[in-house]
Amino acid sequence: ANANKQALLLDYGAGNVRSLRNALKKLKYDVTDANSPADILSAPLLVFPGVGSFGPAIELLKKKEYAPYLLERLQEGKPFLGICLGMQMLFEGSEESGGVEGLGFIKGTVRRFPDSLGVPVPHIGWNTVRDANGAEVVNVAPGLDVPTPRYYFVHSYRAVAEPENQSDVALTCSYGNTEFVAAVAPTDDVRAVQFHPEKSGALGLATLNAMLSPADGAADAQEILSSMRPRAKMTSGLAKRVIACLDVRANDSGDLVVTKGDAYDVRESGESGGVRNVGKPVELAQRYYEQGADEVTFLNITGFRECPTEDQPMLEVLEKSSENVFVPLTVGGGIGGVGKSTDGTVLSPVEVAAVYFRSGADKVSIGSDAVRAALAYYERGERCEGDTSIEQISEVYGAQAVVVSIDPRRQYAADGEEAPFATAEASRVGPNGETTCWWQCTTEGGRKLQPLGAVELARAVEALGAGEILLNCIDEDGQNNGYDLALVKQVKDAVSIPVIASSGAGSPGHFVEVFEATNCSAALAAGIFHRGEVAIEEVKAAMENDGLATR
Ligand code: 1PR
Repeated sequence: ANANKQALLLDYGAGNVRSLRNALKKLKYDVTDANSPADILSAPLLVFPGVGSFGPAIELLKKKEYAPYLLERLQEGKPFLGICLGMQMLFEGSEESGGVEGLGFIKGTVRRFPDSLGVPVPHIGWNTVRDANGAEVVNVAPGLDVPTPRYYFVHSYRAVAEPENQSDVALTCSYGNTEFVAAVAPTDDVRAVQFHPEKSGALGLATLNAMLSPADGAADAQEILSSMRPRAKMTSGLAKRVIACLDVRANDSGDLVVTKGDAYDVRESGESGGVRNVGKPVELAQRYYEQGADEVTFLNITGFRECPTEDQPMLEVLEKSSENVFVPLTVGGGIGGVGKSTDGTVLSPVEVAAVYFRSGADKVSIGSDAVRAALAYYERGERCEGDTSIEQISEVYGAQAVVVSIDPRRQYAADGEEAPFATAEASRVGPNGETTCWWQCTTEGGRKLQPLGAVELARAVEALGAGEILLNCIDEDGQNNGYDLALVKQVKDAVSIPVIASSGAGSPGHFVEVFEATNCSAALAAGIFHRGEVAIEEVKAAMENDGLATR
């Protein structure tokens, strides 16, 4: 029933629009791009995604003279779907870019989540929505009723409608006790959502389908929904995320493989000493998506040596993965060094990131260069000068697109010994019975120790504009003994951006433990998933049993 449906995409060049194209293709839409104001009026269906910040996006719409046509289309009620910033721009204006007016189709404004909420900002992750009456069984799109639907959100600003336009609000979401607009639907044909349906797994695709073609979407949606994981218990609110991590590098014969180390050593012991090969990146990413991973992270672990964008195979991995994996993808490795494109042209960190986003990544992760940036930040007396990769990528693509990966080694301090950086009571007693430790940052995949503590690094990169921290621990990597709880707690308590705990997961109970003991937003694991010791469903089930919100 779905052959040859047409969708016109208004892509103004910001962020990862490839995933939306892929989602539309999956739903059997022919996707074309809007090239002129006239296209905007004549298209049977217009999809308006948005990534980036409000001001520059609106300016671009005005420069291309799209704005008045867009408004006309909306007023005429022609089929339209706005996503994320594509919803926010329908409102009158945003605090994000003071003074820049939105399209004003819906009365209301877009405001930042206040820091006083006591929850991490950006709001990143899978949150539940309610309908306009507060009901939890929600008609998320024509003909599609879902109990406690949960979608992927990623934003620092949220829309609030004026009373006169309250009736246009279709879905609401709550974060830190603040309610905001999750979807508007002035008519069945004109809809816009704050969340990313193209990043919200099977439910997201089903919702997208039903919103875009109410006539047959709902029937297809039921089919897509039946593939979802059966739930023992329904929870509401922002879910704690479970992330599968793929450390990727070329093996000795030059093929890109997923590898996995012990304390960052990825070579087999014994004579061969070859790079441990645990599978193919695209296949594993899809498997973990199907098992219910909330995100997939690719770390190009030798990226610091090679130039990431010359690394065509890594881009292919992203492109191929994003065809079938409809949850957020992060890619890291080599960002912030000297980038070169395939033809040898030198690229800035922003350009390198842009290549990754265009290939299907939602976030980039910065390791070694974040340490350099933080050291410079302290040398300058804690000043931001706008010249680091973190600041530059964050400025153009938003903080939510910039993850900083920390690779610390635990250092013990003997009784009475003064440590150079913030200390804590160690999760594991040291070799000489030490109970106090600190965590020393490293670069180049743990090879070089740096004069900086993990807590100090976290504070600096938050100030520089990172949106999230991926917190590894070299000592625990591949050990199966559980996360370094003291490290996660100390870093999380030092910043207000979300923290992803990483390194050491050996059982579903370790996930529950780190979520109970710390305020981290997500937990990442590699080895247990690769070796098939624990399935992602088992982790989710253990979390559910413990009453933790999960997807
Ligand atoms: O410095 O910007 O080029 O980024 C390089 C990236 O590659 C960094 O994010 C760094 O963490 C990563 N990396 C470098 N060398 C290694 C290595 O293993 N030799 N992998 C490496 C880091 C750590 C985690 C791992 C968890 C969970 N991998 O990602 O997946 O520790 O493992 P577990 O569940 O098996 O314990 P740049």
